Amino acid sequence: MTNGFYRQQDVIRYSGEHTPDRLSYRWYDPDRAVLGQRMEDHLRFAVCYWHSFVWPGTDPFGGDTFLRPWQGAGDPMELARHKAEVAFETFRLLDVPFFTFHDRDIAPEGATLAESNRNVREIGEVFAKKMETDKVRLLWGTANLFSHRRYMAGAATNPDPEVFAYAAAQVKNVLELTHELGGANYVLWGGREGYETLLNTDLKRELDQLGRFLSTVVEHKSKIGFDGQILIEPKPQEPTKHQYDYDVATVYGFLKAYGLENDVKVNIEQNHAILAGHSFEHEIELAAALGILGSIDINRGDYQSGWDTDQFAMNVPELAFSIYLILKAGGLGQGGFNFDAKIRRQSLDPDDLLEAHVGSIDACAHALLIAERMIDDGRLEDELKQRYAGWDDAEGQAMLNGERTLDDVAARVLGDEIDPQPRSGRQEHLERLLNSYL
Ligand code: XLS
Ligand code: NI
Ligand code: NI
Repeated sequence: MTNGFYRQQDVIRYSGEHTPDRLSYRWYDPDRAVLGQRMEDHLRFAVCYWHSFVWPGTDPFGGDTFLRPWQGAGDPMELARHKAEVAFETFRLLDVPFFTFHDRDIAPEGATLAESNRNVREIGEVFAKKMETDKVRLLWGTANLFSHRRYMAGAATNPDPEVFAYAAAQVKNVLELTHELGGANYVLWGGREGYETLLNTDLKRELDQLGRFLSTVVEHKSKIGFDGQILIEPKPQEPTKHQYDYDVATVYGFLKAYGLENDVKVNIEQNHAILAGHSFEHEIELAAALGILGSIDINRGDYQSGWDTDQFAMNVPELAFSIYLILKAGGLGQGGFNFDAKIRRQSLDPDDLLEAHVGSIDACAHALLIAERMIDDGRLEDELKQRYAGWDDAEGQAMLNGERTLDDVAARVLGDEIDPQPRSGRQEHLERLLNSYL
């Protein structure tokens, strides 16, 4: 059905690279085969509820700019239903296979947790009904454990155990709804799991609380038979000065410490990667190396601003190399590319929201085709193999597998008068090669 929000009425389709049409895909062609798989199944795009239908266009100095019909005065549940109509109309028009939400995005907070949970379930029923006929599926659900003032000192890491308990009760409700809606993943971003000052923070206790909280979620996942992945979303700071889930490496250490490294993976966000002083590619490659690459929050941070600007990803070369690394790691499996991205507050027209998604979907699709060429051509991979080839010979393998002691190694170096000669890293050559695929 249409609800009169967008000017666009028809499902947005692929029309080829040269179409002048603002609302047509130039690169995203869902059925196109790429490395033996449909483009849609490689990328698994999701539209997020919070930036697209909840955020009203505020910034620290100014109020709402969007003034959407469901953001005015009225019965909160009626407004939530109206918002759901527009959300599903958006998914239909964009022809995306997935969406994502926080509990508080979809339904208003009630006077008690029981009422809040009921509100969430009621909208969950609206979703379930729509999903009977619509194509869209749930990539992941999550709980908002950071907006309400009860969470100002953290949720799982709060000094008050009752806040921990309240957060757990909230997560149980969304995890179960995610399961019932057939969600592919459940995400935990530690919104306020961090601290402002060590003067009032017992760091060791808070880490133990966080470990216990996560274990409880993993236990409940098995209890209810949810076969989605549990994902942590790393971010170094904002809102707290120091967030515990700082980056992929920190999260991996945390998972190891609490014995959860086989149960939990990561949801990597471009903007969070650069806030942590890394590149997006670094975070992807490290997660893949550690076996915890789960899903992607696709967006773009500003390289000059030190906060989460959450812009739509448009940088094709950066995306191409990132997707190349994901393909080399075997793809995202149950994960996907979630647009944790928002339009700028001056982009007022409803169709701007569609075009933002179309543009970034196209940038990713274009990047996927470039990454396909990089894989098919194989020269980047060959260069890498050659650089490490020495490790494949017998002596290299013996050292690596622990078959040589320090005595053995030293005796061989001295006996054979080994004198290794440096070789070129060929960075400029490789950068040129990379450009040749663009
Ligand atoms: C905030 C996070 C958030 C998560 C979901 O910076 O990116 O949007 O993706 O809670
Ligand atoms: Ni995110
Ligand atoms: Ni973010």
